[in-house]
Amino acid sequence: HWTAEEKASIASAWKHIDLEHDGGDALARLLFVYPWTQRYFSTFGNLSNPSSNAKVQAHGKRVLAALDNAAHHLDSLKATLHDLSDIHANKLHVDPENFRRFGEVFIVVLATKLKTAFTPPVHAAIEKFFAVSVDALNHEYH
Ligand code: ZNH
Repeated sequence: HWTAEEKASIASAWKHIDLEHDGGDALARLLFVYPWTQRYFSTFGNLSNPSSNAKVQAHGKRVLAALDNAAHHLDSLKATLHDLSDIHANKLHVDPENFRRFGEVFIVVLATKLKTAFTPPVHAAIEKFFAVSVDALNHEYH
């Protein structure tokens, strides 16, 4: 269900992503904008400034690594994210609404990096990537 143009847009956007830092940046934004999401990270220590918390940065890197893997398996996103869906639904009990929120803050991070390369087709393809990934992550919630 991906066109060649969408795949090319996702691949070109993905080249701008810093796998080391952008996940932590996005996760910190989530924790700033939706402070109640901090309750999932009670073991991470002081979250009054999430962007300077090393555990937030490390966890964001982990989340982004999983998304990077998903971006390289566009034709099998549901299978690729199946185990993570199961863990979030049945073990971590993360409200799945937060996957959608994470996608939104991540798109802001991406847009500020791509600048003029964040064209309408790239925007649309990335929105679709997150929509399909969030669907896949929602799959094991019953
Ligand atoms: Zn998550 C974990 C991914 C979102 C919360 N995660 C995790 C991991 C991964 C992920 C890979 C690891 C797992 C294991 O261990 O194996 N996530 C992810 C992705 C996404 C996410 C891809 C997208 C969107 N999460 C999310 C959100 C939240 C979360 C939004 C909230 C808010 N996670 C979480 C938690 C955990 C995880 C809490 C656990 C941590 C620890 O413990 O360290």
